[in-house]
Amino acid sequence: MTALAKTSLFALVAALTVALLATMTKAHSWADCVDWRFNDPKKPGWSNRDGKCFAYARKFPYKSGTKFGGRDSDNNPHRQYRQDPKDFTSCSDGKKGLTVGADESRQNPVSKSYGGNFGPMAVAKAGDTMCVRWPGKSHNGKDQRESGVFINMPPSITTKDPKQSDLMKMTIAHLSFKNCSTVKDEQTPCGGCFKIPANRKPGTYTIQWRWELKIDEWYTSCWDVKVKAAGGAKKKDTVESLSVPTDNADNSNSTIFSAIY
Ligand SMILES: *[C@@H]1O[C@H](CO)[C@@H](O)[C@H](O)[C@H]1NC(C)=O
Ligand SMILES: CC(=O)N[C@H]1CO[C@H](CO)[C@@H](O)[C@@H]1O
Repeated sequence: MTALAKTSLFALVAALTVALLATMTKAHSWADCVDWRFNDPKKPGWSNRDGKCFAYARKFPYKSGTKFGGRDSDNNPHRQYRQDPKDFTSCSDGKKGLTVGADESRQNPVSKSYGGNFGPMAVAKAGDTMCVRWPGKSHNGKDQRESGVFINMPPSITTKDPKQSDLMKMTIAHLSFKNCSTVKDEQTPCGGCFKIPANRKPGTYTIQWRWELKIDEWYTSCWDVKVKAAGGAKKKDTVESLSVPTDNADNSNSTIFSAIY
């Protein structure tokens, strides 16, 4: 090979590497599981050997075989939805957004988003702890900015998804994005736990996961939770026995957040 050919081959490889890195770091996050339960409450964690998923976001193709935190191109349409600040549509409608995600708009009835190829819907009692999992997508490094994940839930049953400006007044938990099992990596599993506020009446509610990566760069995932009347059988021990500092999360979300840092 001539020196010139070697140089251009090197340049080509370098260009491809840069292109690959750019695709990888462009990937952002979403709620991968909305009811994650630890196998052993004494060893909580987010990797597949640490727990199991019991419910998913709207129209989540949980049987698609996509690798956890797989690159966007692995999923079509992919799950990451970046809101357009022009309208901040709360949940992806499959059309709007600076990054258009899969359709997670509220269905009528809401049960249309679940079952069959889609994952099961979340069910809980008021006061229950629920854990959500998401891929770190290389954004969980120490050096990275953190403004956390907001879990938003209306105080009463709504017939449609609240506007984003209203949802931000309905924050029930503010979690650290970087609460991850392993080091910074595309596929690092991360997650957080929150309580369904004890005062929620039985019925079906929207829950929104909202993550701010850069200032005003927001990603959301949406799901529905059927809140059952309190009392009756206790939820799985693995979840009940977790100690999460979110007692009455309604007015303590900033306390939770500062507790993590
Ligand atoms: C952080 O993750 C651990 C599992 O690794 C979990 O037990 C804990 O509840 C999480 N923290 C919050 C605040 O959600
Ligand atoms: C209900 C409540 O206190 N919500 C707050 C949660 O935390 C965010 C950010 O710190 C506040 O903006 C909310 O008002």
